[in-house]
Amino acid sequence: MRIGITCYPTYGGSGVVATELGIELAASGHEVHFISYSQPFRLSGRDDGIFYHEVPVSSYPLFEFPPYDLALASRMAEVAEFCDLDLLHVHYAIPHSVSALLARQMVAVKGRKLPFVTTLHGTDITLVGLDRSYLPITRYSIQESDGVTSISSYLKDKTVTDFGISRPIEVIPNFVNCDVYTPISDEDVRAKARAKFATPDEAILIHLSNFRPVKRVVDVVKVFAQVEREVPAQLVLVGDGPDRSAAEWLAHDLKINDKVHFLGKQDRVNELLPLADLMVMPSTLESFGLAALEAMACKVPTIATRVGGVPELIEDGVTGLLFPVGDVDGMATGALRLLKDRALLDAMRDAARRDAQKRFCASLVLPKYVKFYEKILGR
Ligand code: GMT
Repeated sequence: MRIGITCYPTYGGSGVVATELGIELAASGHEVHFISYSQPFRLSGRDDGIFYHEVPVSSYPLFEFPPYDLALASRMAEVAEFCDLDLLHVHYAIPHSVSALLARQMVAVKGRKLPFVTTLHGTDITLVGLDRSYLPITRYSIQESDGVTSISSYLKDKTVTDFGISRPIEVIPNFVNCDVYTPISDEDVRAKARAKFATPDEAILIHLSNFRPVKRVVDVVKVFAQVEREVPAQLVLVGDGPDRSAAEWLAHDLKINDKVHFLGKQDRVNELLPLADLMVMPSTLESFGLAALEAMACKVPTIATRVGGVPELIEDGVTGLLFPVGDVDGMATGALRLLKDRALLDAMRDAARRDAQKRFCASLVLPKYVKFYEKILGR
């Protein structure tokens, strides 16, 4: 198949899933064309079977807001024609599904079919999409998509309830490449890599996100502050965003800044995650929680909040621990319980990796997307 993929190319879960999907599809022989305003950050630019088409967005004094969605629709229609695309797969409804809808109509005039699949990821439904200024067009473009998938049952139900969507929505969970996201089996190699952040007797807690308010990064620092009072530990924070400085201030205020490592945006998180003992994900909401899955695949259980689709990913007490939003004390106590009981932590580490392999490996989830595309194409 020749598949066009559109996503937000910057750091964020939906862009990561879209990019990893494109990489996996290309690896299994499909031709993948990314259409976006810049190259998705996890693409090397040299992958076989993957092409990138930039969307130029011209500015003009009259345009207070350059119309990216229109430029995107034009580019989608062009790429569909020039590269003979079979379908478009857009990630994050706003504005991608609207642009795809326009592109489908544009090429239809020329007798070409361009069905499109919309994958719902989270804030496109739970936050931005509910804004009155976007809700009607988001609902319309979801309803008019040729296929709609959602990354969790939670998000599917939310879409049906909040948007009044009557068309079918298929749940296809997020996935991880279990060969790329994998524990470091050689203990000496792992110990050497960990030494960059911690001494051998110190635990490493990790957090990975775009540091938006919904991620509650400040809670990560608060949890860590309680943990390191009882157990020698270091905190590694991967990512960047609006709440980074609040977290930095708090680390200084609490005088733990020498134990908190802000690494900023990192491309190869698969090399960092296996160094940790625990991941902390105290979000207000996660429709899935891809960062926790990536950690699980690296044998790192997550201390998380019981929100959205997280309980579909993490089994409380088995592959991680779940707490109410804002329960810093609970999360710290839970982390300490694991860090003080090596056998318990090791059992949870093994269970996390096993579950990621059993339910969320790319090799299991990719065929679901391919089958879905085939259904849409009537094959
Ligand atoms: O919250 C983010 O990191 C950004 C957002 C996105 O669409 O880029 O993430 C959403 O999609 C991810 C991938 O499917 C999910 O793992 C996240 O849970 C989801 N975020 C929220 O629901 C807040």
